[in-house]
Amino acid sequence: MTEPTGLRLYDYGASCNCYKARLLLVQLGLPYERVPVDIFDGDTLTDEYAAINPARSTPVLETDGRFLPESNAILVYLARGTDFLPGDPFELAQVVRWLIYEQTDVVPMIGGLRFRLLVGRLTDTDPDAVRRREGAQEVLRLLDDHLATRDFLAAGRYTIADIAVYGYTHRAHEAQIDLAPYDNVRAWLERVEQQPGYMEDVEPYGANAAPGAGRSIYGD
Ligand SMILES: N[C@@H](CCC(=O)N[C@@H](CS)C(=O)NCC(=O)O)C(=O)O
Repeated sequence: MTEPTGLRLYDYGASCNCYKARLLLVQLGLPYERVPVDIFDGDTLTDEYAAINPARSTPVLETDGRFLPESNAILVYLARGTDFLPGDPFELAQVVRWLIYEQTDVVPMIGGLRFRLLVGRLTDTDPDAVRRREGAQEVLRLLDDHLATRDFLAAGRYTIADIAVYGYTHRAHEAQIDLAPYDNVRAWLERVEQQPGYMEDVEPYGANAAPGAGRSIYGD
């Protein structure tokens, strides 16, 4: 399998979607150039950025002059042909299952709540915060039950399914979510953190992430 070359990652340091890509790149030992995008300083609102990613989100991976948005698509692209992505069709589909679940459930509930609480876009008792916290608890219960009989989410080994779900789950405390009731999730987080090449470099949100302080697709 030819290794991808000419890699550039357009990313935002506080985003766990971006961190997922950075983690896999490091664990694969792939050199890449990091292009910082300040998503709260209008960097994603330019015509140049829309040409890279019409959805104006980060991360985007550039590979030999082509642009790939969507964090989990980036994980699949980088992991192909490695132990991080199974070749067996059923195991591969199980990995895809978790990549989808991460985007539809983990990110809006845990990640969305984390972002809004950290930067002051929601307070703890806002109805939207309550809704997301209840959703996060359902997500964590589902993950905990799944991990009761498994060390990793899919294929019996550490794959990009674990990287994707780890991305926001390991920062659940920043969404004021207590992980104490979820023993299996906590044990799994530790297993992920013991994997070769593991690193954690998620940065704090900048002051311009507060409502009204910057310019972004969030509209204020
Ligand atoms: N489904 C996308 C979501 C990406 C996303 O929402 N990225 C946020 C940071 S976590 C972003 O770049 N927002 C752009 C902006 O606020 O302008 C993915 O997984 O890549």
